[in-house]
Amino acid sequence: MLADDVARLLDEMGTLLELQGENPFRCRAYHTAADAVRGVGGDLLDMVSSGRLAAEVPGIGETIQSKITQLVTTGRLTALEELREQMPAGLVALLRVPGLGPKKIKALHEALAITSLADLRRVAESGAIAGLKGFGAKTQQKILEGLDFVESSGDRILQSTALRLVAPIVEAVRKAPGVEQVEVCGSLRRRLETIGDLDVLFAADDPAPVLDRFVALPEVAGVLAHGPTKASVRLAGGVQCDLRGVTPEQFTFALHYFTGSKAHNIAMRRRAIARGLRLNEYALEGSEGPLACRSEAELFEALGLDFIPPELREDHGEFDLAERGPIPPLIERSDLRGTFHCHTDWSDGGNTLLEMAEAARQRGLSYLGIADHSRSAGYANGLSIDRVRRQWDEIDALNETFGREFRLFKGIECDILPDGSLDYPDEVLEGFDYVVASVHSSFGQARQVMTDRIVRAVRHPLVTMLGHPSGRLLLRRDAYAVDLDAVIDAAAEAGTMIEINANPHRLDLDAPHARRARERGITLVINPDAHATGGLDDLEFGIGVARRAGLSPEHVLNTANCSEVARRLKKTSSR
Ligand code: DGT
Ligand code: CA
Ligand code: CA
Ligand code: ZN
Repeated sequence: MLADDVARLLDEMGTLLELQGENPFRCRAYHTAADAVRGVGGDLLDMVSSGRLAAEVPGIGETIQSKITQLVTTGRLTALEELREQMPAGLVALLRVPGLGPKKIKALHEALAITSLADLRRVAESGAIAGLKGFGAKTQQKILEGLDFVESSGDRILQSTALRLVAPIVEAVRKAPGVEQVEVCGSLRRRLETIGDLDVLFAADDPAPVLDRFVALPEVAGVLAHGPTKASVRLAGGVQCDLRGVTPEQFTFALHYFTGSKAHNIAMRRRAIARGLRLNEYALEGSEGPLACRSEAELFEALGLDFIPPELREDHGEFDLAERGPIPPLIERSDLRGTFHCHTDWSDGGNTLLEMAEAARQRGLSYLGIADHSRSAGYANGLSIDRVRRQWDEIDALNETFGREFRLFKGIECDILPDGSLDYPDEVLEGFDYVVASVHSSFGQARQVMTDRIVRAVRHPLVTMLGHPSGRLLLRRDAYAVDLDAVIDAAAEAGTMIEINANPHRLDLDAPHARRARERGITLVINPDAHATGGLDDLEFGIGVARRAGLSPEHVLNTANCSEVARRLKKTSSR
């Protein structure tokens, strides 16, 4: 075992002890020892076996020496293993939130059962922290800001964060004198689920003054590079943004190049060479000189290709598609007529049924499926059977008032219990228009157990669609261990639909699995998992995933109109 590994485990030991409320001196001793171990030049094993560690290395006492000895000689640390068992793993991640120390985390864990960053956000957003002794509204606000920071300070950021950060920059560049065109490029234009840095491109005859204005923007915290055609800055919050300026004649080529992906670019360049042309980020050159392209479509055409949408530019088969002829039109937000899997204040949502319905109408939807949490979801105010029936009555009454204009569907987000059974008896499930089945508990099950659990639910004749199939939270929590291909096979066999959860923290199914699901003939459903009216806008992120998966409108349930949907839901549920 390397000294670095030993140090890391000692640090973890100290941290877990802190979270347990252990005497601060004892905790600090572990961190001090970790630093000391990192500084040990010689062979750790040698020093341990001769018992010299405590004597020769300041900062390591007898107790910790015995721990290190166990680590170095057996590769294990019993005390740490015991601590890990007592403490939820997610608690350690909370230490990344600025202003949250072990004491506060311990208090939050004990008072509100918080065990992860996701829990913390949920509770902070619900307002529950403000009422806690020793916290208050100000601390709660600080925690929310801290959570934003944690989410944006990792190596990558969410697409939703990137969009928020890039908008004022694009606006400022657009307004700068001499700027003719501005586009966001890079992974954000390709709608990748997470973004490394922001890439913005503009066209102007003289780019230099635009770049000068850019580096002086209030959003800019530091300048990494600043030349006549390119500048790189760090925005407040740490995200990098690259801005490039080209002439209007170069714009198409630069737009294509800086959109990427790198793999796609390399394939394009190779294609150009095969046709006796030379392609770079500024031009496409033939034997008789440069070829003008006023749009990307013209550039693709010059290489014998149909226009390839940015979301498909990963060199994952898009060239074959574009060579054969027109690429089938990818789904767009305006194709969606309604959506499913939305929460209301009947469970853990923030708005009433009527408010959600009105928000859906305002967004041009003609139906909305409500799917509040089922009864086991105690943490989310899940519906008892009695409350289910009362919600149905309210939905029926509302539908009366909507007439033919709009319809609420009665759904449920039904917990898949640890053994794969569902959270209500069949006679209750039968009363819903549709059932979304999701995993919300026992995330730590072994891969085969989890796979069997989900497959069992997917095969249940009353399950219409599977919700957030992998359970991942981007940049926060990995997917649970599950064989998604086996789940997709089972869903294809059973005729069960699968959701693309459009919440920017989830995007689950992801694009590669959504593509596979479509190839297996599964109908996908784009669901916002909205917990408030504004959450309906997240549908756009689901469209991004669907487009990356190559989906057309006919592959997605919610492009169908209301009566068609009613028919397809019924057919599924009476299978
Ligand atoms: P990110 O920032 O990690 O989310 O991903 P991208 O795709 O935005 O990557 P980035 O910002 O490094 O570069 C933007 C685009 O510029 C990239 O998608 C393709 C192009 N590009 C960058 N470096 C190279 C390269 O070495 N070769 C080629 N062919 N293209 C490159
Ligand atoms: Ca980038
Ligand atoms: Ca970049
Ligand atoms: Zn859920």
